[in-house]
Amino acid sequence: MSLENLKQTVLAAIAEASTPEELEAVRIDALGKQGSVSGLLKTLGQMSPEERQVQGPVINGLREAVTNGIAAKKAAFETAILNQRLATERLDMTLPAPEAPRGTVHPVSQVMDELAEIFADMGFAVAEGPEIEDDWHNFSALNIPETHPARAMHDTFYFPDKDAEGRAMLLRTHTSPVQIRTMTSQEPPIRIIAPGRVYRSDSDATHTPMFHQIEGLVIDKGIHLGHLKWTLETFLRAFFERDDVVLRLRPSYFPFTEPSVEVDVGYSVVNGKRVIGGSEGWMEVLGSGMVHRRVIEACGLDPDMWQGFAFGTGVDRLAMLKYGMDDLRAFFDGDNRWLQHYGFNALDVPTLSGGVGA
Ligand code: 2NL
Repeated sequence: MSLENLKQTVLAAIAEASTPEELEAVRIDALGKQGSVSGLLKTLGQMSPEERQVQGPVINGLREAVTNGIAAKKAAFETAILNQRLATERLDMTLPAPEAPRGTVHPVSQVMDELAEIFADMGFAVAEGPEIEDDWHNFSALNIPETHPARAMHDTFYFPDKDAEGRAMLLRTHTSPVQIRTMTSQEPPIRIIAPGRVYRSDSDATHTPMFHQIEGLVIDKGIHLGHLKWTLETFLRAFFERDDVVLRLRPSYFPFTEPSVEVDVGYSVVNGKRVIGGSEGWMEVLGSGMVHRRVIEACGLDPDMWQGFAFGTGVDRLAMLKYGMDDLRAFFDGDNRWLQHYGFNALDVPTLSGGVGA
C-alpha cells in the first residue's frame, strides 16, 4: 500500500469510529507496537542516509497526521459525552432535606468571618485582590529590595512568562499587594483588612504551600503607634473573647514598616494547657508597624501628609490557637471526620452580640 493510501485508510477509519473503544482499536492498529505506522517508522533504520532524508519527513508527517486525527476525535467524544450528561443529569430539588444539616463551616472560614465582624465594628472594610500578582505590587512597592531572599525562586512561586509591562508574575506571598492596590486606587483615609490565600514554596509539619493571611491597613493624617496598639489590643480581646488579654510589643524589622513591632500575647497554664490571658508566658501572634514612607510614596501619596499603620498575621495559626487544633496539615486534608469535629454550624453566623466580641 502506498503511503498516501495508508494515510487515507487510517484517517477514514478514525472518521468512522463511532465509540471511544473503536477509536482505541484504530489507534492500536496504526500506532501500537505492531501497528502499520509504527512498522513504517521502523523501516527508517534500514534505509540509506539519502533515502532516509526523503522518507523520514514523509513517514513522520503520516504519524503526526494520524496522532492529531485521533486526538481531535477523542476530544470530540469527550465533549459529546459531557453534553449528553449535562442534558440528562438532573438534581431533584424536590427531594426532602436530610434529617440534620451535614456540612460544616471550616475553621478557617469561621475565623475569617469572625475577623471581618470584629474589624467592621471598628470601621474597617474588607478588601480583596488577585492571587496571581506581579512583582511590583508584591515586592517592589513594599520596599523589598531586588536581592531580598523572599524574592528567590525557592521561596516564591513564579510563572514562566512576564506580563505585558515586563513584570515577573507570581502567586502572591502575602496579602500586602491588596493594600498597595487600595492605596493606588482610593483616596485616604483608608481603613481596610485584606484576608485571603497566600502561597510560599514551603512545606513541612508547620508550613503548607498555601495558607491564609489577614493584613490590616490604616492611612490617615496624624496616625501613630498609639492607634496601632489600641487597634490590636481591641481586636485580640474581641477575638479571644477575654478582657485579660495582655499584649507585649517588641521592636522588630520588616522592609515595609518603620518602626516595626512584633506583638506577643500572654498566656496562662490551666490544667497543663496554655490558655490566652494572663502573662505566665508569651507567644507571638502578629507582625506590624508604621507604614514605611517609601511605601506611601510608591503608592503616589505624600508621606508628609499621610501616615499609617499595618499589621499581618496567619489565619490558620489564629484558628489553631483559638480552637485548639495542633496539626496544620489537617486543615487541608478535607477529612470529613475532622470537619465534623472541628467545623461550625453554617447557621451560626458569628456576631459581636452573639459571641465573637464581648
Ligand atoms: C508578618 C506580619 C506584616 C504588614 C504585614 C504592610 C502592608 C503594607 C504596608 C506596610 Cl501595604 N505593611 N503589612 C506590616 C507589618 C507586618 O505582616 O509577620 N509578616 C512577615
